Amino acid sequence: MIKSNFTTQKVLIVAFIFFLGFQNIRAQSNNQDQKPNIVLIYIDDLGYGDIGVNGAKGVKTPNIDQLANNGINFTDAHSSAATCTPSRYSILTGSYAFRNKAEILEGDAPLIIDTETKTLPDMLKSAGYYTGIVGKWHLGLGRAKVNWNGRVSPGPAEVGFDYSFLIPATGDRVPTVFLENQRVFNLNPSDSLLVDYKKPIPGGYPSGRNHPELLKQHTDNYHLSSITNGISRIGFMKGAKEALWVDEDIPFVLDAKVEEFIKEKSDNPFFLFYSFHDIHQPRTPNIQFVESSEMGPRGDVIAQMDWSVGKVIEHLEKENILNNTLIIFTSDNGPILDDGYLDYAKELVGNHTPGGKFKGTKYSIFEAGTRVPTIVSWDDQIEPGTSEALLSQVDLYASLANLLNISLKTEDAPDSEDHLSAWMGKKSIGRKYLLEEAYAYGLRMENWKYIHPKEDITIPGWLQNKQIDPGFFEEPQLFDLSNDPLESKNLAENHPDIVEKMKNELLKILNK
Ligand code: NG6
Ligand code: CA
Repeated sequence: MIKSNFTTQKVLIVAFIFFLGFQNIRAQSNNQDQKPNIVLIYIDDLGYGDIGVNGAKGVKTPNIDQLANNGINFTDAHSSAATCTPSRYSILTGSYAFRNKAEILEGDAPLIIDTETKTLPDMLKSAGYYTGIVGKWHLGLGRAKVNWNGRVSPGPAEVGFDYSFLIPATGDRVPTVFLENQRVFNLNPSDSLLVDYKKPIPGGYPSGRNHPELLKQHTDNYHLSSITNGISRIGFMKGAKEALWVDEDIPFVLDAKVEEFIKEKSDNPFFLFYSFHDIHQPRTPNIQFVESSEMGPRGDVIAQMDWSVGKVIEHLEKENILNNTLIIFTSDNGPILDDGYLDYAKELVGNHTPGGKFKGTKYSIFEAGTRVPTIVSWDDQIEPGTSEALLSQVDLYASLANLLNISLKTEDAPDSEDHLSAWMGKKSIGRKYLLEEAYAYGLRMENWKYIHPKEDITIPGWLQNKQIDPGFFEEPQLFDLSNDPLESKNLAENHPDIVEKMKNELLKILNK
């Protein structure tokens, strides 16, 4: 009896070991065969130095730091441009923004991506992905004169997204409503939405110019049009009262949509473009994050943004798909302290340096305009570390195509270079030349930074107002970033050969 019991036990143990082994093989083959989910976490206006691992002071970003510790933290990766619309245009089309004259758009601007273009989400769809965007769009919607009371088209669906939940332009522009699958979310049909960027709409929301007493945050002259939720914006609007967003709740609304998306699509490979409103102005942290930093609202929304990043990881873990998800965390352009609203970011910044050790801001051709926090993580497929590879977001398109074995036609993603091995940390070298777009052009080559001269160096009024240096020069500039990260010593006269070479490379790109 005893003996036979023992044998049964042995058989059971052996069977159990086999079972475990089989599970393990299945798990491994799942990881290798199954295409990874791709989550692109795109923060708005986050500077190189604004995260803990890059030296932030006065605010803590534990979730982002953890992501960096599990993945690769890139120290020389760039948004394609120093403003939002151009960077987003490039990431989604693999084409430089100047080729399509992409500039910051108003909230009633038409879609600027040609619907015939094979976009990044189109490419991913052809690889079997379900594609979605949650958050800021700012690439225009519809054709001329949008009717906001029906389906707004063309939009994300016409350029490759299966699902969309949008902030149509920016937090500081009307309309201050979300769009789900291109229809105003929570719109009461008897309260139509009207938008006008030229003149006030009779019967519309009061303006900050005429009713400063209704404001909870003061602003400059450029943001004094319609007031919703106590904040005046750029542009006028009327109606859609039940659809208005509450700025302080935006992170929670977006998080709920992201959670739902991840839960529903966890069986497919999916691409999620999670495009944050944070840390763009108006910076109105939820009460949960007020005073969570030492820097006032700008620091508080960094903490809030970090919380949202932690939630994404949590949702992926909950669905058991974190190990098969490639996460790319980055920003659309460099930091700005004063972009118009009076939230004392400048006064409260203390010894924190939003651009890290680099010179420049959003709107500027200096390094910090485009050198942005960039972290790539994919469970044990990526060896943790840091990388100095010179990379541009425009390259994500071709690099992801390589990852998924999708071959591109010459007209697809014309400016995108495949640097998959660099993005995966297998190679420390990225681009030979990297274009930087702002209101001037710059080019990087190894440690060299070239800034192309401009004929007209007058700074436009709205930029003058921000007291930032966009980097306009009549003469060529050449800086050696290895010992001059602050781009203070022009070496153009000492190295005419390098200037000539970089100028020619830049002109080649511009005239291609
Ligand atoms: C600027 C706006 C600024 C902000 C920015 C877009 C003025 C004076 N300023 O033109 O408030 O909305 O555009 O920021 O209008 S971005 O991150 O979307 O590029
Ligand atoms: Ca931005």
